[in-house]
Amino acid sequence: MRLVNNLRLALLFIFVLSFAACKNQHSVSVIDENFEGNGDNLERVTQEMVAPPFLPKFDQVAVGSPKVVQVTFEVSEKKIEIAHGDSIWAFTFNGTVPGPMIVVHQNDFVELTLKNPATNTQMHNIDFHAATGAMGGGDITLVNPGQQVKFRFRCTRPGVFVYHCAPGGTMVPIHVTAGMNGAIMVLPREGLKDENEKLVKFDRAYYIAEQDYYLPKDKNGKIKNFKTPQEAIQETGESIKALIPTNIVFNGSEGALLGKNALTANVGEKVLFITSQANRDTRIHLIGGHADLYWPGGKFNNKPYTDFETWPVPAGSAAAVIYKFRQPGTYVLLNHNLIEAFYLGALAQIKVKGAWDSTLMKQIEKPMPIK
Ligand SMILES: [Cu+2]
Repeated sequence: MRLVNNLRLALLFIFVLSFAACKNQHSVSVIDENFEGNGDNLERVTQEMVAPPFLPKFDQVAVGSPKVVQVTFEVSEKKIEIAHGDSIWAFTFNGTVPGPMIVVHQNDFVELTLKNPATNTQMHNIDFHAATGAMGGGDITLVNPGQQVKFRFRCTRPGVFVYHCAPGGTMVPIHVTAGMNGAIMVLPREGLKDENEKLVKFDRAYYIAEQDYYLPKDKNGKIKNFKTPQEAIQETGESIKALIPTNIVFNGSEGALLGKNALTANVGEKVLFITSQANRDTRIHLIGGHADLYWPGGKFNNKPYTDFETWPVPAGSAAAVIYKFRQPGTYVLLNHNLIEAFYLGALAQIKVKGAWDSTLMKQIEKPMPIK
């Protein structure tokens, strides 16, 4: 009897302890969170950047304790063709529009080395929406051509967040609309949770950024071609003021995610789509599919919404969506302002392989003369 009582007592003790631990985990509001240490003594890892729409190697559920994740961005000012014969002096992180996606876990630190090679003409920096502190790091990362800088910030909040260049004044919109933006994904350490708070793992992930461009035109309405970034900047300062984009594209240029560049997936796979817009509101739609799980603003501490047909992405943010492809075919993902999609370029394709499921859709009669 005593043994049974002791056992009961022990069980009660364990229950109280685990309840207290559980309560402790959830009882601190994000508004009252405190942190210790500046990352000096943490394990360091290097993350190799890859060009979007792909993501670097990462674990969906964090392994071990928080780390310092070392990342290097090199700024490249380069002329890129964004639509049949029309080009822009793009300002880029690592040579791509958008810049590469960084992936870490909550409470990791990002330690970024930002290099601005002497071959560039402009001063650049970086403002991380995921960072906490003045200008998102913009003040302490300004580098002239020929300089580099290193800074570190703690990723306190899970979610997907935009980063962009913000060198000051009207240079901010000029650099951002010249392509100098990207996103970081801060995963919860325990991974993503579905609407029932169960771990949800995805089979692949893609990063799609919409980019609005404002190419200056000559008096005949023809897009101008500039010899130097300085020349382009002067006239772009005028052309952006009307707020009328000449091009709205995904991943830097028209067709960047179409045809042979289309994204791929297989029926049955859960695909994480991260969609960002650094300067302008948009609304993303996957024709013939849905957002099974949609985190507004891409913030993973909130329970995901389900079943969305179109998901908004306000300027200066990213959204995260998981969709399980149930049917094969070539899907189109677009900005559902259809004029912006079909006239200005905001279109992407996902080629999905697998077997057709007639429990979901079936043609009953082929087209025929009206009876
Ligand atoms: Cu810049």
